[in-house]
Amino acid sequence: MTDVLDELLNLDRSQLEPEELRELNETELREWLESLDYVLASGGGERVKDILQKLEQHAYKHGVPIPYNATTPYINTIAVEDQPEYPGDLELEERITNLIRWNAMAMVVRANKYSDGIGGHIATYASAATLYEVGFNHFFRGPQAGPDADLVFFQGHASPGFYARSYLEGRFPVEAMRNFRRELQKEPGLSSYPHPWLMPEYWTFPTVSMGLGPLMSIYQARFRRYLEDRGLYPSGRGKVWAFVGDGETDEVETLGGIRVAARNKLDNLIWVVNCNLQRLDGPVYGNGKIIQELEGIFRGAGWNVIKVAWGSKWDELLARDHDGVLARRFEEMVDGESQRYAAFGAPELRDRFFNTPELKKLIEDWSDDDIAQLNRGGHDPVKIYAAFQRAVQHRGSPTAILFRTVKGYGMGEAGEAKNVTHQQKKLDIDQMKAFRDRFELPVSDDEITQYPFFRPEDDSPELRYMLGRREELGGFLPARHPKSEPLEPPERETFEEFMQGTEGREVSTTMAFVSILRKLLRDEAWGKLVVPIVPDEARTFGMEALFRQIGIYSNVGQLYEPVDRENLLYYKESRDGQILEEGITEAGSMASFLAAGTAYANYGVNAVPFFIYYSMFGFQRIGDFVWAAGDSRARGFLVGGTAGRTTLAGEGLQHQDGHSHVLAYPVPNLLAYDPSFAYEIAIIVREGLRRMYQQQDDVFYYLTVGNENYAQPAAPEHLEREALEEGVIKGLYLFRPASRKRSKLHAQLFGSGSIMNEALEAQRMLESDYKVATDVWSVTSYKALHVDALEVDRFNRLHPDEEPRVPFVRQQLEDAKGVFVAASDYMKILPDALARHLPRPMVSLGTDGFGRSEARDELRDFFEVDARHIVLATLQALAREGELEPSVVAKARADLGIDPDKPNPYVD
Ligand SMILES: Cc1ncc(C[n+]2csc(CCOP(=O)(O)OP(=O)(O)O)c2C)c(N)n1
Ligand SMILES: [Mg+2]
Repeated sequence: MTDVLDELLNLDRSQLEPEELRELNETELREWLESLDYVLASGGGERVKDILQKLEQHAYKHGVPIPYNATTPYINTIAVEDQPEYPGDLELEERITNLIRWNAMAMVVRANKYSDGIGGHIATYASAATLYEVGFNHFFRGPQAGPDADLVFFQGHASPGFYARSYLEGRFPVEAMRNFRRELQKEPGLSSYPHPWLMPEYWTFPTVSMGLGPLMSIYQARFRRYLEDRGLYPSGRGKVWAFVGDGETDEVETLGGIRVAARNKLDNLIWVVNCNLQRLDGPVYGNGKIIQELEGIFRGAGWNVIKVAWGSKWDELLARDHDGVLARRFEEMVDGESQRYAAFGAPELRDRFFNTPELKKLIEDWSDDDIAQLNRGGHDPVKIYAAFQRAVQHRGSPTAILFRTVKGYGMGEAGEAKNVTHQQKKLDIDQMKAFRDRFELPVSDDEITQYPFFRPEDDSPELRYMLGRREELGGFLPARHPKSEPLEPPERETFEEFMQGTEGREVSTTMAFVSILRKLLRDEAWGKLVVPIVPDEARTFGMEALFRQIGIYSNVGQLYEPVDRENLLYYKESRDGQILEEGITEAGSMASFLAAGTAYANYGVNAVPFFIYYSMFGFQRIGDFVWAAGDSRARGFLVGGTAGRTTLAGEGLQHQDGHSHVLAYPVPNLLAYDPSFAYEIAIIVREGLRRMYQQQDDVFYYLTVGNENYAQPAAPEHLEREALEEGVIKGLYLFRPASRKRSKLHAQLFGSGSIMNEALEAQRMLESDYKVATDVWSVTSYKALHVDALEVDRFNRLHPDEEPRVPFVRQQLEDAKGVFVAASDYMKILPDALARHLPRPMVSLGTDGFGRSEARDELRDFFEVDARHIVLATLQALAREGELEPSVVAKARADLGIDPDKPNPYVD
């Protein structure tokens, strides 16, 4: 024996004849395989895995790295033997699915028949119908399932399918279906896509801007764990399901957060990726295989991946294929080729796919009808059920199920697997007849011309079955049932200290905000509900004390002793930590904001998110998520820190924000504030809590806070508390009245944010050096004033016979004397929006243009928003009104040291 071994070890293979070498290789391989068979038979699959892993490590140690392979063979992940028995009535379910298919198609075709160009999609749902139906009949738990209830992100373009199902369930009248995409009709129709704003009792998540839904689903699943771990919501079996388009994975937001799901071990998250291999224009990856590509990405990120590529009919061929030729052919076929088989059917498949003698042999006795049954896995309920069940049972990581389907399934000549199918919304009568025949629908030739919706009798087996399944699974979906209890805002006393100011101590509004937040965190009722969210910026905003005070959430606690453990404010992670430290992702943080901000509707928990970030990287970077927050009826506070183009010194063009308040205008239910002082912030936060959580208004707030230190004043004494609060909330109040009484010249200055201090300095200069009696108003919200004024305008326009109403801003300034000058750290267009609501013209100063790396004084000079420029603007306005000689203004400009030929910050 040893002799043989010695001989083998000393064997120089290069000396062997080719035949000898081949024989040796074969023997060697056979021995290894036999050993493996033995281990498998006696020790089972786990033991095999263990040995293979050790072998791999052993080889690695000897300098033989095994090439990394992210993908598995292009066959179904679940072996036929492992498929569970289907628990439902397959035949009945198919009939139901077909009815839904029909109604979904009819609603789009009908809508476009009667209103050309109204749009809608047939092909997306057609590809996904069976996926959803298996979910509805066997998996998705509805709202009555309590902590076991699931949350489902439905693919936006498949909306006709959900409406069609709900119609069968009796949730919509037929008029709603008839008026699909006609929401302003007398009998309102259904909204194009999932919009909680428009259908607040139906849709939970706006998913139709592609990529947002997938990212939101990750943070939703994580937020649910957060609520459970912090004891705010009971643990349950509830899952977050997200249906994702394969084309949608092009969006960076879709795949950009998947490692977060793996890192947090979110086994309550299941993604169903509908790989119909097509997007809008054509194939997703015609020259490759999107399923294999996605498998590699998900596996690499640590997800459990289940591929469902081939339907049951293929199993017959795979069973016959002992040499693996079929599996190899699958690998070889790119998606563009595969699309041809779906589009052109059995003859094409027979000729082109089965293209070798070995492959042809597999189907030698098969008719075209047999071949036509070679379907994609995502249309096979048995395969779908097996995958869903495995996903639901999987522990330790999120699951992505990659289903292969046909886009426009069942549309035949009208679009099945055609490149144009996504946009197809008009079927002619013959195409509708073909659809009817394919799905064996009980619609007569005569009826078809009317585009009828078909709904069986209430006590038909179909409806009884559907309703029974939903009842068992906890009620209808989609459904949104806001159910949180109203909560009183904290007492005024809670924030009383902020009304007193800092008595000369200089602090920034950021610090003031953080103190307010800390107060709130200590409040008995509100403290636990606060969800601070930071994208790796807590230190920037001086919030690091919160790390220790309330901890950073981590699903595993803290597995290491932090490097700063000796420090009082060390980096503390814990399972009941309260801060969501998201790392450098504004999109991910906003997705957390969305999850927390809608927790009142999804979990009945009044979570109060405070998302604190660099104001520059808010609307500008993740504006579409903010838009989705508006649509979602999310509540909470967005806090833009280091705000103001000239207040954030040094950082320059990419960081200095002078426009986020302009970008806040488009979102209708977003209230935006640019407070100057600590007490203003306290008033706004308390009012926000009252409106959102007591009054339950579906609004959210944006506040900017700056990092410039200055003495925070006490609330002005000339105003009653109520008038002050009203002014702060509605957007404007008189902060410091003129000290000069009898004067010929008058001015009204508006200041916001930290530029308020410049306005106050300008007031001093105008009064002492130029004898202008000057009032200074704090404008906390141009947006609020503007929105109020528009509302009043509109009312007056529509009610010409009633006493005209007066906008708040006009009420406040009606009797104000002199010229109006506004200065803020934002673009001039912000105050400009008010101009027409004032009794006289207004001059706006602002920070239009790219920022610069500089110190504050120089920046404010450069952007012309400092006290000197405010003085000059005021004098010039007075001259324009004929109150001053132009020569006086010219002299003032020289005295103020303003260079008339300085660069224009907007263009230079
Ligand atoms: C952000 C964004 N960009 C573009 C669109 C327009 N759009 C709607 S559907 C679609 C193609 C969808 O393809 P896929 O994700 O594969 O879904 P399928 O319909 O094939 O299931 C596109 C580009 C959109 N809705 N959102
Ligand atoms: Mg697609």
